[in-house]
Amino acid sequence: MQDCLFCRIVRGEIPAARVYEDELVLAFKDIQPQRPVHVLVIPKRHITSLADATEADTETLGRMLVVAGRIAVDQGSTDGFRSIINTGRVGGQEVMHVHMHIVGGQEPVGPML
Ligand code: DGP
Repeated sequence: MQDCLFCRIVRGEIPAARVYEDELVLAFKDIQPQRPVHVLVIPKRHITSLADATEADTETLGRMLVVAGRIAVDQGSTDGFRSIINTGRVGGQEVMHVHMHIVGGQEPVGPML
């Protein structure tokens, strides 16, 4: 996706504080952190939202979950974290490229963050 913000981060056209990368996924710090640890994990290949995911995305979406714990600990969230994927308008998704928020480093203040 040529104009997708997160695709442009994947291609290095927009700078981001990268904290993890493999052949399927990229993780970087959220530009507006809500907690001491706030990282976004995204598929390198464009998937618009979870509502658009197909069987072909199974390995990539699984990888996002599998690396989350390691990233959280590496970033200093050693006592747990929240992992959140917003989907679509009602889900509050602002950037239309699947991303999982990893938030931690501080006690939660409510049911969502
Ligand atoms: P969501 O509401 O789930 O779509 O969250 C989008 C998140 O993306 C939001 O927490 C801010 C973050 N974000 C938006 N633009 C950029 C950017 O250019 N760089 C980085 N690192 N994060 C961004």
